[in-house]
Amino acid sequence: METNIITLIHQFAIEGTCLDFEPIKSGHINDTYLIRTIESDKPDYILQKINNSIFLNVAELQNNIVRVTSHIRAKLALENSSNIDQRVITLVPAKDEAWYCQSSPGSFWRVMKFIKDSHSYDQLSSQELAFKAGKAFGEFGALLADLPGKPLYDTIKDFHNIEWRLQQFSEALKSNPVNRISMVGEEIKSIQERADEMCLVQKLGREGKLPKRIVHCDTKINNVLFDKSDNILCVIDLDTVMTGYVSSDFGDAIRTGTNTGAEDDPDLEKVSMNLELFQGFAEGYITGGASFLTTAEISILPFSAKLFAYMQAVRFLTDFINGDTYYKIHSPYHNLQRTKAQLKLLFSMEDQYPAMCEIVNKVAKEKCMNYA
Ligand code: ADP
Ligand code: GN1
Ligand code: MG
Repeated sequence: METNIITLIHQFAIEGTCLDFEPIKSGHINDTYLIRTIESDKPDYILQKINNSIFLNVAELQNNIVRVTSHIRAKLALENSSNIDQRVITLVPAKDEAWYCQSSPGSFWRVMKFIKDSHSYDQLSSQELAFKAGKAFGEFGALLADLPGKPLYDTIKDFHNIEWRLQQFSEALKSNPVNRISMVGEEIKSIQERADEMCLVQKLGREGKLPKRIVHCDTKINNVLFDKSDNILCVIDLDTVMTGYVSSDFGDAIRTGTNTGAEDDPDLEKVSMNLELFQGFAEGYITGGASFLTTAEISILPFSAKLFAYMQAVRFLTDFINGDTYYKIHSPYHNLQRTKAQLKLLFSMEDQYPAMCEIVNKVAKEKCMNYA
């Protein structure tokens, strides 16, 4: 393995001499390695194996990331930003100038500069940090609101389309390939009871009441990098940046950042949504996105939080029923444990929903001139 990683990194136009590498294990999809160089004046690197059974067209995926990062970089340069290399991802080309290489047919790798002196959080620990993370994602949307040219590629078709996710769920129920349905009756019921209600964003979109724009679609809190003093640096993990609804970005960040427990917490007592963190994130997101958010988009934000806890439960349970073919798992019933934790989070959001709506309405009135 060691030689493979070192051999691979040398297929890219890196500066400096490789010292060592270490896997970063936080993600469920790609394999990520930190590559350290010997020289202190040369960058360290992130090497990633792209999961191409999920991202089917790696050329299109990388093309999106090049367009998005180039656009953000140009805007930061216009603002005379001093630390551009910490404020946006820098992809490193392969020696043949492509934005990825193949170690063997079907094994795709890419490299980017490691953003130095950065760290991320899996959960938000204070309202202030929640505000900053919200602002980071709101500003990310604002930076991309005027991306010129043709639409970005859909790197995963119907990725956040709950109607499609529910279809996949029904198909899993019908085929029951590893005989697990009898174990999950209660979870199936919780999902089915809410199915109609949860299709609201798709319906509003079809009716032309919610605009489509460029969204990140994987706004886990650990996809925001902070500096040593906890100032925002940038948003990373750009694989799923594509056209969609802002509910994706707000919803998934609330799902991950405001949970008092872990995404897969075995102790359901620990899982709930922290309303103070919700408020901090909402204030930050609406502040950062004030230049582009419409009243309809803002009004749907509290619902989006419920939708994303729900959608994640549907996705984890579908994978459990299908025999764990999508997400990496770390124990035999991991996807079931994840499902239960996401449903518990959803119930906590349902209990606090009136307060969430009140917060968003109040914040929007303060921050957005056009909010009615
Ligand atoms: P995944 O899709 O598996 O979540 P990410 O691209 O988010 O992969 O990378 C996983 C982790 O690696 C991030 O949460 C972050 O801590 C770290 N990381 C990734 N890219 C960079 C980078 N360019 N600079 C610094 N840290 C990074
Ligand atoms: C996956 O691997 P990561 O953390 O970037 C998934 C997200 C899920 C998340 C759940 C491409 O993201 O959609 O919300 O796991 N990414 C993909 O933790 O499916
Ligand atoms: Mg990530």
